Amino acid sequence: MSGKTMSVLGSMAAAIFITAMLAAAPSLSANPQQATTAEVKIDNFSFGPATITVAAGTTVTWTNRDDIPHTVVSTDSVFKSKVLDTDEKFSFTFTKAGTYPYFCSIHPKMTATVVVK
Ligand SMILES: [Cu+2]
Repeated sequence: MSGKTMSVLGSMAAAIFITAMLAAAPSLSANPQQATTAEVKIDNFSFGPATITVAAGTTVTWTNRDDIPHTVVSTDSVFKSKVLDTDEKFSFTFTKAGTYPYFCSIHPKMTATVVVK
């Protein structure tokens, strides 16, 4: 293989590499907050963690790990799940900063809070 062929191959490889980098760039620079998620588990008549702090844009998913039904209801009527049976989920995306207390409407002593920064 001549030196000239090697340098042509080298610059082709560089061009492919740069093209791949440019193609990947838009997805890397997409708003990273959109993919942010957080999990709250419902078990043994409690929400865990009882207070969860997330960035604005985060989707919080509650999963009922208890063997009895629960709900996830915002004290200020910001969100409200249906009755969640075992292993059912409810998700809500928090777009505005604030403190969001919530409770289970079946067992109102079950309370917890989402803090959005
Ligand atoms: Cu409950």
